[in-house]
Amino acid sequence: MSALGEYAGLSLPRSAIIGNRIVVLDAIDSTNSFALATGGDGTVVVSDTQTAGRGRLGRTWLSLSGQGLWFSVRLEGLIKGLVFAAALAVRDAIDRAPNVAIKWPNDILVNKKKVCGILAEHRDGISVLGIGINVHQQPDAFPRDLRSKASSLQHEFGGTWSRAHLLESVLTHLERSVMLLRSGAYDSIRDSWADACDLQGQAVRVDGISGRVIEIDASGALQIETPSGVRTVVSGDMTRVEKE
Ligand code: BT5
Repeated sequence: MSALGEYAGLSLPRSAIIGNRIVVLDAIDSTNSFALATGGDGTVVVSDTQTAGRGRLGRTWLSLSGQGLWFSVRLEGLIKGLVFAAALAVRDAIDRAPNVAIKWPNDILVNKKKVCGILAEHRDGISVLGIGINVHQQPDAFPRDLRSKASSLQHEFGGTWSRAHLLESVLTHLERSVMLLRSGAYDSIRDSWADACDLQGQAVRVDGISGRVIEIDASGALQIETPSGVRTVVSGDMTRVEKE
């Protein structure tokens, strides 16, 4: 079935802003690039495969055909807290087991393996939220160096997963939280996301800085107590340190 057929039955409330237009593609370089270039407020772009899917800092996001849900949401304006809302929306859409976790700042892990990455980009007053969710991959679909770190919903949970249902569910959760953000509820979204990150008091290492997390501050940055004082870390690749 082409991607067009698979996503045809998507049903979202008529009043929803997010998903008021859904562009379904078989292949594209990156759904984020497409959504940055065209669309209106709430346009969703989903592609069966991406030939140049990207992560943060120009990293590559593997987006094989038939294996995952690769999509972007275009939104008018700069929306503070958008990636927090996105992480909560994906977690709530998956919500099959207690071992679904948000890893600061914006990965979703199942059984400690990454099943979803989120990339927000901004240009000319437009925000684009890109979400990649691994749905069907078996471990050998990932390159060797990723096998211990990445997985898919199907592999971790078994059962049947539909990319269309998953998209519908993420968009429904996202609609609610983006509308909350637009009505000024940044603090409550940030608090829910920070609670879900569950880092207070944890020993961590982020890009060469090691210490104990005092808190996730109002902007979402980590305040880390280190031997040389408190350091603020806005983003980076964080690992929990089991024993110091
Ligand atoms: C992210 O970056 O995790 C954000 C990924 C966002 C992807 C979506 S898909 C739709 C939209 N269109 C795009 O072009 N992008 C967005 P980062 O935290 O930098 O993680 C990237 C790293 O994750 C890579 O360097 C790999 O180590 C690993 N990785 C790559 N592909 C992966 C995959 N499919 N599953 C798990 N890990 C992966």
